[in-house]
Amino acid sequence: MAMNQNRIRLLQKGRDLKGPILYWMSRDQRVQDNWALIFAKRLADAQRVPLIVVFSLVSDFQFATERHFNFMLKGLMQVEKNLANLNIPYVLLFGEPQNTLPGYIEEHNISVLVCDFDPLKIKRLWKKHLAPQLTIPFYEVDAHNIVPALYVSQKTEFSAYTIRSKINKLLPVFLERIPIIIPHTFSDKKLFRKNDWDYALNKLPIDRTVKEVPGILPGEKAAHDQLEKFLTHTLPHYNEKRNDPCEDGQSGLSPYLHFGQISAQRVAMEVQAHFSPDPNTEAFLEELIVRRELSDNFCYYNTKYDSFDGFHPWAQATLREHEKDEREYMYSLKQLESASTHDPLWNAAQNEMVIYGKMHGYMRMYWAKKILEWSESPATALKNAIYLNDHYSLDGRDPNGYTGCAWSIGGVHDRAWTERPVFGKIRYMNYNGCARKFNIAKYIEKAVTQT
Ligand code: FAD
Ligand code: FO1
Repeated sequence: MAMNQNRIRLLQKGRDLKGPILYWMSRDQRVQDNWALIFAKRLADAQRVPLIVVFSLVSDFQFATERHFNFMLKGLMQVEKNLANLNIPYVLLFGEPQNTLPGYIEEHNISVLVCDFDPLKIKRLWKKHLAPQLTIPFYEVDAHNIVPALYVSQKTEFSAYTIRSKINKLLPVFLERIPIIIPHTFSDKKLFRKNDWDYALNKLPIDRTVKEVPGILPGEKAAHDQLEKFLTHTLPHYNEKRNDPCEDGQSGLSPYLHFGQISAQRVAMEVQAHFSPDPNTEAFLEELIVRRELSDNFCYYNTKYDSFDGFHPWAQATLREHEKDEREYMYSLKQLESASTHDPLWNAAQNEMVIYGKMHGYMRMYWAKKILEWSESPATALKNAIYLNDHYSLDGRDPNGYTGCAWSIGGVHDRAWTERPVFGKIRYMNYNGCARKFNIAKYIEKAVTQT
């Protein structure tokens, strides 16, 4: 079965050499259902050469802490085992890719480099600094999106409404069977090496004040177990329960999707295989496919995705107009981080994120919008919301997060609403609105005493 060429981009041409193929794994940290790995394997099979997978571990990754690194690294240790069973060596390098990969490529006479797609600035910078050091072909494969981000649209989409029809038209083509990775024939024992997981897990110079989240298991297997649990118990009530923070009504898949430990395409295909379309599957696939891929679109085509300047002109204007409005309450990052505001509902949401690494999706909107209301400027509000979300949320540092914060504080992908102090025409949410939707006391209780 030929692989859809629209998933693949040749970033840079190179000389035609004979040597192992290297897949530099970054965003899609899994073996099965990984189009970048599938593409690299095909190249290695065609050239009858070894296939190697490498991961470049960077210790100062965007406010990431022990909570995130250990979840990711334990998942990568499973990747190493799964690949070894397929005769594919997995190599853990330490440092920025532009400093680690050229040496490895030289030393092992690599003939082609394959990487996975990621819209974030940090990844594009790594590739920009790496490419000039390469003389071999350098490919990028979108293994994260069902419809490849750069194929579905070549510009910043205005809203879910505008990208939805483009995605839906292409789903039948891209929701296709995914080939299984089988053991690699052309392997070379010498290419295997012992990775220093002890150093990675315990000695990496990272912020270790934010501890691992209790009760959530990392890795490809745990991700599939979570999917199974979601399909069996939660999806049948998703539409009515997903916005009630007192309910366990969401999939809980975001940490696994963020680290690429499960493929969104696999999730979508499992939903379609087990359920006929109904309001629950439709609502879930809207989030999983349209909303998630809209985030990649926003972050790729709007490089100011994490700043006030990335908001639409109408939003910047209205927020500027109200920047000097009297704030009834004002909180510093410290006060927000320690959940010591006057609002018990907001404090509970903040604590849920700090303790459990995951704030309920509905509360995230309320949480971010209150930060706008209680900060001295929208720019500070955005900065603090991103910092807290990336520092404590297991699924943080993700295009969904930057887009979620920009939606809440800057009305990105949203429309203008009735004008009011501080918010201007940005959609407003308040405590009474929450009280009408769910039992606040029950959520406050649950948020800090989850089983
Ligand atoms: P489910 O409802 O089960 O959704 C399944 C998947 O669909 C999610 O894992 C996610 O990949 C996607 N999805 C769901 N809602 C959205 C959305 N609104 N935008 C984009 N994709 C969506 N999501 C993150 O993955 N990381 C973040 O750091 C993050 N920060 C957010 C910050 C704010 C202020 C807001 C308003 C939203 C944020 N979101 C973030 C989006 C959304 O809240 C989470 O994806 C969702 O709550 C994750 O839980 P779940 O997987 O159980 O959700
Ligand atoms: N990607 C890497 O290639 N190397 C890293 O060391 C690395 C660390 C890291 C820590 C926390 C985190 O949330 C993500 C991290 N990522 C790393 C990136 C991740 O793989 C995703 O690609 C992006 O964060 C999502 O786009």
